Amino acid sequence: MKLGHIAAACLSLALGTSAFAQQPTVLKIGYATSKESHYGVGSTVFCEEIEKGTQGRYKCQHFANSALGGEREQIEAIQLGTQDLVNTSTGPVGNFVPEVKIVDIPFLFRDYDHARKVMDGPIGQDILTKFPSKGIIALAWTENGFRHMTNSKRDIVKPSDAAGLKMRTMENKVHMDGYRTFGILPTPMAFPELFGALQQGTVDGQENPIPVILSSKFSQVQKHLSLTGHVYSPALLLLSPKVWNKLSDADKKVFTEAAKKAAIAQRKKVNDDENNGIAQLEKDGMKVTRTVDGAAFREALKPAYVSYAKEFGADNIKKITDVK
Ligand code: EAX
Repeated sequence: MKLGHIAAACLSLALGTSAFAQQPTVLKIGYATSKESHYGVGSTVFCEEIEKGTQGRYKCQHFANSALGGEREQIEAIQLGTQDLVNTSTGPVGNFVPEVKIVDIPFLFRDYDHARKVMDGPIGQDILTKFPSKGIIALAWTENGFRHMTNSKRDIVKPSDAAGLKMRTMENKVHMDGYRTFGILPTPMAFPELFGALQQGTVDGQENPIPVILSSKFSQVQKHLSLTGHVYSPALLLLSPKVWNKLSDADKKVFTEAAKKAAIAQRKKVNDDENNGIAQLEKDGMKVTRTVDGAAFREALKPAYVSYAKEFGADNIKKITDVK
């Protein structure tokens, strides 16, 4: 009898608690690739961390595989507040925040260490401060990875092999100007249309980091992979100001710390895919060209660097290349 009373009391307490507890705010997070991909891994860590750090007051609903549209559309939705979070490449971001464009210059970064050091250092962190005036909160630099070329026609060792190929690019003028010097015919297109365009032969090729080529199964529609590493593709975890402005200072800290952990996890997945993914793509039937004539690509790019220097300032470019 007594025990029954206690049990009943406990039950009513539990019910009472759940009835009065605040409903969690569910944030919509979107990204281009699968939940298992680098973007999914980083986003998952972010969401777990904010849920933990806010005692369950915030959690996420994931929209992987471009379910909320292309990256440009998702950034627009962040500005409008109809989407809460996006983990996106910088592809279209320079059209919103021009200060981002400088880090999209081909052959700017020597390797992953260099790129990550710049993004996490004063130069990268200063760029993040340019977002709020454009109606976007940039929580952290995550990562997409160094981009490599794939196509359905031939191996690419040097620019003359790439010349004449119709290649899908991101909606990014810095990339397009650079790639034209390789002789490529750049065709800007949103990512969700890309697989179909490759399948139908609307374009001959595309360029993306290994984690994207792997998770989007481009081996099914592209024969040749050349490890050109012609540009570093940074990524960002962006939040709508509509959410940010409602956060307490303590919650803001939770969100920024969570974004830093997300970046670490996402970069680790990029490393893993770089280390293991190329062999996998080969197994999946791709012909991989490992010895690319990087010097010839850099040489071809020289005229583009003249215009980059004009647009961004040669001294600003040097500040980045000087980071050791
Ligand atoms: O952000 O559009 C692209 O090629 C991006 O690299 C991809 O969607 C991941």
